[in-house]
Amino acid sequence: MTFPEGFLWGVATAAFQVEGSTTADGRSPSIWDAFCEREGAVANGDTGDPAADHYRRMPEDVALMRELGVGVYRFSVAWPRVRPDGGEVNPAGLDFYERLVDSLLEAGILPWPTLYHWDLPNALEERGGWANRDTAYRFADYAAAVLDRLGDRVRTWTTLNEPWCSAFLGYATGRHAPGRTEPESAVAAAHHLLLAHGLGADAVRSSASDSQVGITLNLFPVSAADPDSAEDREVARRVDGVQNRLFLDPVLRGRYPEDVFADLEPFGLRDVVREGDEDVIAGTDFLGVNYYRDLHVAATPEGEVRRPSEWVGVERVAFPKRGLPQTDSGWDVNAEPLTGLLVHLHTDYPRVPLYITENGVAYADVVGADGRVDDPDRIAFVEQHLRAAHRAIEQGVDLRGYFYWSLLDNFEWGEGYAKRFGLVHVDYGTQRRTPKASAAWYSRVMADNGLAGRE
Ligand code: IFM
Repeated sequence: MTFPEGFLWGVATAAFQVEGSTTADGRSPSIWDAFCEREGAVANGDTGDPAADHYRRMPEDVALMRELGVGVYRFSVAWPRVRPDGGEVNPAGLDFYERLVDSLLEAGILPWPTLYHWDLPNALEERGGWANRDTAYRFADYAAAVLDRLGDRVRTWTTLNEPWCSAFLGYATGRHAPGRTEPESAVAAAHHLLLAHGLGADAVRSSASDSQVGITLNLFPVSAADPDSAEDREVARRVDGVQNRLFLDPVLRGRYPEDVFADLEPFGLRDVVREGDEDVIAGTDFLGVNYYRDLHVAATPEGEVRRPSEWVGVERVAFPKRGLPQTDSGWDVNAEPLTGLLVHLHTDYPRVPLYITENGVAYADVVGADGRVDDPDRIAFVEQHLRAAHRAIEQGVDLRGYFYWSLLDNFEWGEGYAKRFGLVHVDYGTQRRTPKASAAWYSRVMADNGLAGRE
């Protein structure tokens, strides 16, 4: 099972999850620093320090990637390092990313930066955060500053990672920073994040016209538990609407889907969309797909009540058990829907190259007495997902790369350090890195451009 020539093999991380050093070189607090300080918001009272101490250990981590044969490294730039209060540029913050990009290039690894992976400067949250339209313009200023420094060396840019999480987990459920439970603010945030994508993409195009700019969405195939039930189908439509189409359609088709627009009208979507916004949002050179699982939903009177819900407008939803194996995060392992998702994106939307910018799994890995970390379940997980991705390619899908999430164990948001997604185990006490068995396995996959000889 070989992937097309030139297929990119990578690993991914994000600034707040790995860097640590949250007060170094002029960085200001982000919404996640503030959220971590709030009692009970994050498991075990964990904070963004030390994370995986990547800010200080970056050369060691780049050397590790080189040894593994990583082709491309997806990381994020921390806005609070670059424009600490959303205002003036902080050159010392940009220095870190310049060193990182130069080290990657020297190691023969392609840099793939994301401009926003959830760490809004807290000063901007104090001015309304993503519910305030102005934040989208501040994002464009921030993007311009990063482009000004790195635009001559980076060829591929991503504006946002998973704006659904920023908007709905952050502003509707309160499970993510900034921890607000205001469905109307979540809907406004979703629109302003999309606007930020459009404005940020314009900033990239105007300062580095020969580079590519895209967006990464976390997409969940949604199925109705009972396809013959109109109620189940309606819940599935609404969940799919807020989770997937609210973001896909404006970016790829230039318009909000009519049904989702109507569903979210009572929550103020019409009030925040101004004339011309959809034209600004439209357009992407590629689509990054983050796939972890699918959603199998039912509408039953006994169903779980989610108030406020991450799918605004859906308050009662059940997730009938399917007997599938589960990850340490409690998510069903189900690779098969990935094939259908990729085929759907390729055939039902205007064509853009696709990349799986995240796929991975948390298991309770332990360092054995022999100093090794054996993680056969992770290897099986990745293999199943690569096979599913390959089946999509066989059906003609223009899939150009795969990034494992994550290079390192790291800070898993509300779960703190309790969930380990890394190919490389991190001992947070000593910061010792131990590549897991999956790292050696993935290294061979990258070298072989697939699962050669393992059909
Ligand atoms: O850790 C996160 C990442 O920040 C965004 N995508 C999902 C990952 C696992 O939950």
